[in-house]
Amino acid sequence: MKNINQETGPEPMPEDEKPDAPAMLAGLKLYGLDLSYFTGKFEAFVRYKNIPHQRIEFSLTLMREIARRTGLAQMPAVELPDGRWMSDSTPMIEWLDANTNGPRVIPADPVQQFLSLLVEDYADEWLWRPALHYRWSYKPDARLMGHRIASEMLRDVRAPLWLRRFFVIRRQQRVYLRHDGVTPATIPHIESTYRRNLAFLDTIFAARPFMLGDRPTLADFGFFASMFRHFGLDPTPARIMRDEAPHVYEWLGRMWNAKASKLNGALVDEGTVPADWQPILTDIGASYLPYLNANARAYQKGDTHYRFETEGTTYHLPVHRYRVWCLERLQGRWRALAPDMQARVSAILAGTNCIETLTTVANLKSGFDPDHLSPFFKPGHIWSDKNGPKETHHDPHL
Ligand SMILES: N[C@@H](CCC(=O)N[C@@H](CS)C(=O)NCC(=O)O)C(=O)O
Repeated sequence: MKNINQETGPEPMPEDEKPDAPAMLAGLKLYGLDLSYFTGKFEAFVRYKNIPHQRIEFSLTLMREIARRTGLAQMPAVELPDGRWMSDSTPMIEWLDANTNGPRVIPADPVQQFLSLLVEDYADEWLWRPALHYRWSYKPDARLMGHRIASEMLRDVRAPLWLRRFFVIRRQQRVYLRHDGVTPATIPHIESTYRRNLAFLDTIFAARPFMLGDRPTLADFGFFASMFRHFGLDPTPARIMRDEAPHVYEWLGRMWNAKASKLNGALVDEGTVPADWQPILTDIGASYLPYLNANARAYQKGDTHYRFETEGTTYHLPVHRYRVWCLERLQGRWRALAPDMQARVSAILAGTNCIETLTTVANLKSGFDPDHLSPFFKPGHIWSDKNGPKETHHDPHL
């Protein structure tokens, strides 16, 4: 079975050597919640690839067991039939994609592959804050989702439902709003990030069924995380989506029902991505990569918090160790591209500030996966502060 080298990505396996996906993976256990961002992304992938799986509803008890097995108290987590555990949706998708038959989700063309990884990373990480903001800042959304988490995930906690719900809402608001830079001063920018992505995607899905053509690829799964399990589900952002971006709403259903065995569609020409990706790439160079750089610099200095300014908005944020690894991986993938492929990618990214910002911070060592074992790794903790999120020390001038 192939391991993934995070510097170069999965090596293609000769078709005739590939094990049959269902036989190898029969009985895969997928731990997650039906309302979770990254579980939705991964579930859509295993559904698309027709990998037989059993979804097991997360609980507090299971969470402790999963933290012990994978080193991370998060979902989705996967237990393979041979007893190995995996975590982190991106390397899990890469590993399964490389080790199963059928159309690849990670484009084989190096230019499309690199740009897809970049866009997926942006979708995964930069839409997280808007998604958590809409879910926990708006009362109707918080009450609804607080109720669901209290009755589903905290089903094994012996306390009245109202108390569990109170605990969930308070914890999520502390960790994902106050701790993560969501304040009255930053909310307009956070909401504009959601709305601009709706506009980017609505244009794309008005033109073709999926990000790169007639079948789903990694960039679709990246955007699916926030769009399906948060923006398309929570009352406040879902109304905005239905009103402003009906093509995105339609794509959610298309993705959920997509089957690799039935979709044999073509992708756009190798060495290219569609012109309507340009606004996304521009946003990555303007805000996302500068954000990853600010986070990585603070990590290198040993800080636990830092200020980040973009488009006139100043955030005060906790250092995120996982996102240092995100930048480290993207840099590795960039270095691994052959010179002619780097030239092609640079031409596509000209004027976006992406290449400049991708290569600015040198000597990154997140320590997240030093032995390149992901998705079979035990990284330990995602925040720089090993004790987890505490109250953000808000700058009084913000
Ligand atoms: N990078 C991870 C992120 C997983 C993640 O953050 N999952 C969230 C739910 S969508 C979680 O489990 N959070 C735990 C918590 O809120 O404490 C992935 O891609 O799988």
